[in-house]
Amino acid sequence: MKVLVFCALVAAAAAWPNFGFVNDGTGGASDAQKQHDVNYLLFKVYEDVRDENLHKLGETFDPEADTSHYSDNGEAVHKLVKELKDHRLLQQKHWFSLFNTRQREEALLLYDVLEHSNDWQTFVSNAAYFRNHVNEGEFVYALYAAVIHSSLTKNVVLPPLYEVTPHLFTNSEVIQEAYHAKMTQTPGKFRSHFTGSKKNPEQRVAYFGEDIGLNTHHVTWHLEFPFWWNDKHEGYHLDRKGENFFWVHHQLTVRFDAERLSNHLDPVNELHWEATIEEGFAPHTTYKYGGEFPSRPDNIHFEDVDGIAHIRDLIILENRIRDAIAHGYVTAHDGSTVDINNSHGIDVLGDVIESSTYSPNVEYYGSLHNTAHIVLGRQGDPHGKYDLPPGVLEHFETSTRDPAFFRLHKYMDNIFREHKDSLTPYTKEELEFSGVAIDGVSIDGPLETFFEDFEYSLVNAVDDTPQVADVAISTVVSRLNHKDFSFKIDVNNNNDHEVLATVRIFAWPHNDNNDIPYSFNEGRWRAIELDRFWTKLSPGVNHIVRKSTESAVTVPDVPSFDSLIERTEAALSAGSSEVDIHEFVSAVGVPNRFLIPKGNSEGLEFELVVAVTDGKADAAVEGLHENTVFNHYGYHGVYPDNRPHGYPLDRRVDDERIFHDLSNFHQQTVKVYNH
Ligand SMILES: [Cu+2]
Repeated sequence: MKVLVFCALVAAAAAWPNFGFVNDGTGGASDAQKQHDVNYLLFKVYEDVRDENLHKLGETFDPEADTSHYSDNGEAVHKLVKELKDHRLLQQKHWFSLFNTRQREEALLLYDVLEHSNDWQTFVSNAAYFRNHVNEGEFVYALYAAVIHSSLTKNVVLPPLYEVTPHLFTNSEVIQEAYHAKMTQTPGKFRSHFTGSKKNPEQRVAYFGEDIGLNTHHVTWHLEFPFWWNDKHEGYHLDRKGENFFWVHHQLTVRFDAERLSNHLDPVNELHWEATIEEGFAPHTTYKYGGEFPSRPDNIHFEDVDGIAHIRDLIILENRIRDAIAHGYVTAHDGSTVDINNSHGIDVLGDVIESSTYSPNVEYYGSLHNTAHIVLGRQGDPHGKYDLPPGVLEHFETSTRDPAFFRLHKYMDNIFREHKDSLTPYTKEELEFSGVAIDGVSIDGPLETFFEDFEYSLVNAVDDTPQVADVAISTVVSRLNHKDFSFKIDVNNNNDHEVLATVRIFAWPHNDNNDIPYSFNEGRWRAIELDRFWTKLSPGVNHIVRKSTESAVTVPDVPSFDSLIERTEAALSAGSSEVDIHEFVSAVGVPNRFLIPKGNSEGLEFELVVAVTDGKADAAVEGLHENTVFNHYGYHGVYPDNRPHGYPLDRRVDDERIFHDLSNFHQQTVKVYNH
């Protein structure tokens, strides 16, 4: 019997090549216990931990005492402890930015310790210990990244970041009111306003860039697919990371433009290194420690940023990348060439542009995206004369607040488009799905958006001590939402057998800002992905009903920190080993509230497009289609859909009749209302 169990465990371990350690999948603690620990590690992260057991671990644990509990024999923990003993670590109560090389190194040292912890006891003891010793920003980053990537924490739900580090999401005026409420022990509920005034046209779309759910989506995506990810070190590969980088930002870009059209604004102009940055930005945001986020006035010209980059060098990097696109290949570090004139090219190009550790030649192509973020973020104080902390563009939590973020990403999106446009358009034969035809598409329920109030807690924003009781402090923000609806898709399968199908749903704005309809080729590039799923088609007529809440590109609201703690404690006291919160495990998608762009009172027209493609040909891995959802841009393991993101609209369309002749493709105009 013992031998059998042992074999089963070895087999289980073999299925997880990233962990040399053999365990039963739990790491010695229940999901409910892990959830409890993570909750309390993140609760009041600037204060002493409020859990007795964690407190004790923080005081007494010796990280180096028994290195047999680490899959790297303690290599990471020795490094981190040495830095700590040498007093080289960033002080506590100081700002932290992932774009700061040294600060990132420190955060990743802790991430590595957690990631190489073989069991929960080791993981949580290290987290509790280093919570007392490393900078709080570094700690939060390392713990979030570790919980997302460690096999020990598969079912742990991370509390919403806007309640863990509210300063990065909440206007300073409201934070001040929160401090006042705490000092006077008066409960308070304060309304948040967007940053600008009505004199600023950009204010009309501030509800998008400043939405705390959208900010969470953006920061979570970058946690799931970090640019620093090193396969050798972390033990596994993040599939199609470069292409995902393109796609997630492309979708942000086209979604933002659709919101602008809805608000009578022109689409975003791309950023240009030699032109004026027209829009300034006043973030109205303060670091918890380290002063205010710097502002940028209107109409400034790019200046070199001391210690980061010359504008001239960025232009050279851009030219090298555009050269690679024109040639159809990237030159690797060793001088060999990597062909990008194919479907996989976008993945390579994403790695090159971001850049990530997957870039074949970072020495030559540099890090256009990451460097541009810093350079743009520092334009308020490019020479460091005023000793300001990093700008909003140097944090994934805050960057979409600045309209210049979308200018920067439009610029990069256009470089990606140059590549996509260089590929041969799909032929009718490639796009066909033999025997399958869409008979009709209808929408059940209204396509209707509206604004609603949303409240979140600021209890973690303010300082306190255990001797002073908490009072309820929260803020109310206005946010976009929509009514629920369903797609009803009638598909005829004329084959005499069941077939597997991929259903892909997109929409693009019918008219541009001058009220001129987009051509098919322009529209398809602006297509917003609404959903992507697998289904089986029986012979004959199939009625597919797909609810808006089921969309694979969106996620529901994460439960509040309060309710997360409440549900966890209830589960633990009921003796349950898990907490019923599985639907919130991934927060990487766009908030479901943002599934469709804001409409207007007369109905804003969109071209709705449904493509039903051959699931068998699309499936990247045999059998995966049976039990796999696309999981919002992110997937651990091989991404189940073999097609490029955006397929079949990702390539240039010279002759739209090809699409209109396809029986497995459907297009119709729909209206989105806003009341
Ligand atoms: Cu980003």
